[in-house]
Amino acid sequence: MKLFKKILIANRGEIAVRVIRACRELGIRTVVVYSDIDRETMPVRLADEAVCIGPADPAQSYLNTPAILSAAEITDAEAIHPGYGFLSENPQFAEACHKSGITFIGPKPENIRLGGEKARTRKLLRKRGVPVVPGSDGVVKDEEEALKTARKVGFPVILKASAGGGGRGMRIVERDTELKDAFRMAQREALAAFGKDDVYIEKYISEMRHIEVQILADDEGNVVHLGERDCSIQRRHQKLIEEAPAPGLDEKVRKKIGEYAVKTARALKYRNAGTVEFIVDSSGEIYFMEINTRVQVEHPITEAVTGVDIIKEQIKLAAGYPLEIKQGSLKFRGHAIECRINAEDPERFVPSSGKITFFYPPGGPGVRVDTAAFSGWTVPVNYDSLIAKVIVLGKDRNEAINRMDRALREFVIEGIETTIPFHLRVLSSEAFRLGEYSTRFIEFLNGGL
Ligand code: MV4
Repeated sequence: MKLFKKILIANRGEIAVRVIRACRELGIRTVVVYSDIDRETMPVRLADEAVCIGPADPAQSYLNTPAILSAAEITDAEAIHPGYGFLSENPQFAEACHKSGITFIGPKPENIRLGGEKARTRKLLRKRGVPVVPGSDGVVKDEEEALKTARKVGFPVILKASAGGGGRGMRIVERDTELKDAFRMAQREALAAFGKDDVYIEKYISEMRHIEVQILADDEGNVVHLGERDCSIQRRHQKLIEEAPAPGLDEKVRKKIGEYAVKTARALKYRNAGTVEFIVDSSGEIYFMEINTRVQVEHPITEAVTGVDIIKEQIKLAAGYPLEIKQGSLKFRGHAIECRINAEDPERFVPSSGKITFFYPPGGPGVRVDTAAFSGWTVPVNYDSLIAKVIVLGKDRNEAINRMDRALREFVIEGIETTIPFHLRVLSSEAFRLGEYSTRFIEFLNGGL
């Protein structure tokens, strides 16, 4: 088995920089693709080669499969890393790469396809002994079946688009009389948003924690998990703060959730890196929610507490190397927190684009900043507003929180608004300090905490 000589990165921003760093350390040459407006950016400057693939509109650049495959061909790249977002969870893209003789750095196309069919995955995993939220057995055909299922599991229920995920296409239904209309609307919305009207039903769990587990799997079927991340602090399904390990999680629950994640990976014959998302309710019950078949924005907190470079692992696994990590010899150290810094106003979260006139990221002990921003860079309106991730590692949660507070106060970003003031407010709140929060944290915070 030989590692790749050259990898093309089909992404932009901080994750493109992150992948370039992993490649450099592995002695792999890099090609980055970019859109017209991204010509003067850090990934273009840091990569060995850069190829312009089209205009700013993602459909014509970062989502343009023929342009990306052509760029790989002319530069002799042997593999493509898709990062997150864009083409990372597109099974046709993964297939198209392999058909062009290029290795897609990620799971098998079948893994990606199944990950995008949430109702089918639920059904399969339930059969294999992974607990799923009480609800429908796969896709719900019609309103009669929807009503029967909802009455059986009890209200409130939540309708989810099978092709959705990350909160898109969801609808909470409080009572019997609202169900049929809601079901039809959910189907229509799913069709409009995802091109498929498959909808499934789950019991609605009002106080929940969103806990996910990082997994790695090789071609021989070896699977390890790298522990959990608590991603409960979200706003409109956008994660804002993540931490590893999950605060206050019972050790028995922690062990079980890791085992369920590995069981999930085995049941799906999963390959490469992935994330298994769970709901943990207020009584500590664990339910599988969905699987994300890409590297996630928040992967650095897992890297911080395990010392594993997840991007390097993805590359080695895609090259066919067997996993060297053994579950039993993994060591978890300290507590890590990530704050996502968005170019948005910190009250209403409206995007704030423009020129960054001054940029000074924090550093010092236990601080990592993943970013592609710099003084003089203009944040474009065309893409995601994430401009930096601040990741801290402390010996315990208290040190991590104090370190994050210190790092964020040190961070100077001028010329645009950012979510840093919001994060400082969260860090100083009682509920966050106690680590006793659920996905409803932000509504409580805004309710005057
Ligand atoms: C749920 C849920 C309660 N019960 N599923 C899924 C994706 C994630 N971003 C939010 N998701 C949820 N799934 C069951 N069975 C609660 C959420 C949820 C949520 C739902 C509707 C509106 C706002 C929400 C905020 C956080 C979590």
